[in-house]
Amino acid sequence: MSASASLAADPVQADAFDAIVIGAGMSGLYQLIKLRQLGLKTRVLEAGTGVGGTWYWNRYPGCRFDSESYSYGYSFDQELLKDWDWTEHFAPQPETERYLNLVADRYDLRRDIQFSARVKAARWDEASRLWKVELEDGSLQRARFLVTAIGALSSPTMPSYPGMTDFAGPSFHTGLWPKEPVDFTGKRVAVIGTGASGVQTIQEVAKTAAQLTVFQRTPNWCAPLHNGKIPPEEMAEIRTRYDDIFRRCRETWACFLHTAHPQDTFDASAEERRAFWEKLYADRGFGIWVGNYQDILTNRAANEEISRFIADKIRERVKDPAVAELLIPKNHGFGTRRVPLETRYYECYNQPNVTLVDSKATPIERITPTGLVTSAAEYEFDIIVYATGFDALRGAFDRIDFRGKDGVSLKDQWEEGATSLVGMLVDGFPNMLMLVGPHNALGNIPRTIEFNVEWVAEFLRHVTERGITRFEARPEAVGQWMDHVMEIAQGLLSMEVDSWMTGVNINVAGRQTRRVARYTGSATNYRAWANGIAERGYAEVELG
Ligand code: NA7
Repeated sequence: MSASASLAADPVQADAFDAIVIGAGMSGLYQLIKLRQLGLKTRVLEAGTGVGGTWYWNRYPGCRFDSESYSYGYSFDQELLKDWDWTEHFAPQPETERYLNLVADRYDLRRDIQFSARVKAARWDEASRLWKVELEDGSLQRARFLVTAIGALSSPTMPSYPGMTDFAGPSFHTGLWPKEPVDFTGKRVAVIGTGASGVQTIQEVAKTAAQLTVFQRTPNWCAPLHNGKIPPEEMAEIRTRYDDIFRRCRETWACFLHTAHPQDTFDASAEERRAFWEKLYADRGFGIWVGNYQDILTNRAANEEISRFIADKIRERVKDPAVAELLIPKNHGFGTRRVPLETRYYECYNQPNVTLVDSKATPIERITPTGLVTSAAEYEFDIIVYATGFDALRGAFDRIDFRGKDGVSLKDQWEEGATSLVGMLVDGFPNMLMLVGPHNALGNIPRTIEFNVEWVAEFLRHVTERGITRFEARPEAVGQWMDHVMEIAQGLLSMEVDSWMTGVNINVAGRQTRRVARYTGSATNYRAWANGIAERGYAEVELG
């Protein structure tokens, strides 16, 4: 019996959906396609007015992904692969948003998506075995299964300086950028934050602003993206290699086209190292980070060596030695935080219209009607850009009041850190599945999204074909997975550094301590765990 049939047969529950998916980004859209194929009556609830998730909200100037475009798109639809041309090796946000809209059109997805529908709460009702999902407008919807597709970096966080609302001009968070283009021409602009979003914004705004002042708390190790246009003939050639491209992504550590060199840093001679690093620095994409010697993120001396190489590159590129030193990270090694990929980012600081302010030495004290005040000076601005990041990995979960068995809140259950079974199930939260939840494999995220969506679809097929109306991860299975998550993070240099990857966010209460906040093993290992569960007939999940 299908879940559809089981719910429809019960007059009290006839208005319930088989499944509610929260979010219409890359994961939510594909999940809708797969659930429809199973015959499940599905409703997607989306806070925005359009599809795209990350690519809907992050419209800031210069926004683009750092994965090669042809490794980033969906791989499940051969016709789509034939029809879609990527125009740049690393597509900009408008192109990716167009791509996801095309997918929504091809599959006529919008008829099952409710837009401007921000979910406020989701409560499990044991008696009916349904989730009751409450929207911010107070309306209520019910479903047998709840799938969260709410993203890992989707809950933007703002600083809490005094006077935040006093600024008379426009101010924007990169992750909540307006649809209308913002013109920086001739403007005095502040950008606060120098993570991946800040770096992309800075290098774009620097082109037109009269004066750009960058407030940097912690410099990041950035490396060249080497983007380029893809002419039609090159796209035609790439298209012939799609099978190889996606096979490669399945084999690599983090689903990128790049993967670690199977050699340790000091097994190569100094000359070999230099030549290899020069090549990586000149190549496209994340090779310098994830295609480097295999020990750069675990061996301190190796990490210091590659850090020295990158530091010298920064010194070569930035004319003022004092500014170059400010841009070179001193409290963490290369690759132990997310490496922003850049296009002439460092050269921006050679421009007369760009100034770098060290906000660790001279912190921002307050926002004023005309700009901001630091401990050292007062600045006047026409526009302030907050590139201050996200409450990563679990922030989107905290924004919704999830209540599982016996009314237990997910936020409370996760107070000491998120727990899950392969990032997709949580004990105490029956009939709930998470896409891109904590402890999913990260990296080139659409590859993991496709895997997870298909895993969820197969699981729901298993469940509905057997007339099962309730499932819940077994606590002992969650414990085993979490032991693995904790164990695999040992020895990683990134665990010694504050960043969103270690669950630290200075703007969010309770996020000041480093944690194992994500799955740090390989995507191949991750998939083996998840596939093992399926092969054992979901023995790790209580089915009833
Ligand atoms: P990130 O990488 O978390 O960067 C946020 C930046 O904002 C970082 O430089 C922070 O400095 C800075 N920040 C945060 N709060 C403040 C305050 N209160 N004052 C001054 N500066 C602040 O976010 P992104 O959006 O750039 O990137 C997130 C991910 O999204 C990225 O890795 C991609 O995978 C996609 P700090 O480092 O805390 O000193």
